[in-house]
Amino acid sequence: MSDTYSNPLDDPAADPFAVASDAAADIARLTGVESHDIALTLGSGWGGAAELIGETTATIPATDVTGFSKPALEGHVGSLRSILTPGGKRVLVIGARTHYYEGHGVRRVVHSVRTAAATGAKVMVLTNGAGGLKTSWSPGQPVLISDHINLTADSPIEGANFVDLTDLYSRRLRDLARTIDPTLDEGVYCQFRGPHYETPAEIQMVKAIGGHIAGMSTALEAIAARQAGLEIAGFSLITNLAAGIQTTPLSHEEVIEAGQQAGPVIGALLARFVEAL
Ligand code: 8IG
Repeated sequence: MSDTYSNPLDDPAADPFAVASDAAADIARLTGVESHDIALTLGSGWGGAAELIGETTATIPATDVTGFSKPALEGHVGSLRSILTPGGKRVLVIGARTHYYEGHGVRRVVHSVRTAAATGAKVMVLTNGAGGLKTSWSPGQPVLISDHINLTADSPIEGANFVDLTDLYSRRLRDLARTIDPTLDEGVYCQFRGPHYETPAEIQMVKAIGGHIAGMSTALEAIAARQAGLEIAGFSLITNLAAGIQTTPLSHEEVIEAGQQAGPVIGALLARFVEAL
């Protein structure tokens, strides 16, 4: 009875992997590209990066693809792109992340990742904008995600599937990223539900439990990516120091600005990384 749902993923009886497979068929038809090698999700601040990766051969509104929903936030791009790199790799660029805080449920949050796997991608590159806890970091600095702590109290896995999350953020890919930029630091990403930023006390908790990066995405997506068999790389753009670490209030404007300033550097980093994969 999925006709009664505006998004097929909202039907509890739907198989999310079957919906992802339909979405991948839509992408193949709309882009003319039978299969993709790499998928790349662009988070806050990373939007300009796609330009530097290669030639965009097709851009499609995410809403034309089964199961995708419209993001309505400045700094987030609601489209999917197929890019051909100079080295001949096909990259599916997902500019349309659905956030957990939008309240549509975790299936919709991880649909892009499952779709990426269904298009044939073997590597999932997840990027985000986030708050940093290390005082050695400054806004506009990209860092690698080494591991995560999922503070959403939710999981994208349905049923009794005990997915292993050891080495979730591939060591091989982190080492590869550091061959491109040896100065890349790394840290443990903590996913909060948001959309509010943390209190300084919550950031002290993050510090106490071993976190270095606070954000509102990526962990749930990484779990789904692992389940789908993808190798995962995670990059955070530190757009602000986390609450209480920086003395000024956090604002969405400073996030946008840090992204704009860092754009060319992180774009070049991603382009070289993707080509090296
Ligand atoms: I950009 O400081 C960005 N996203 N949770 N905390 C959380 N998410 C963020 C932050 C931050 N900055």
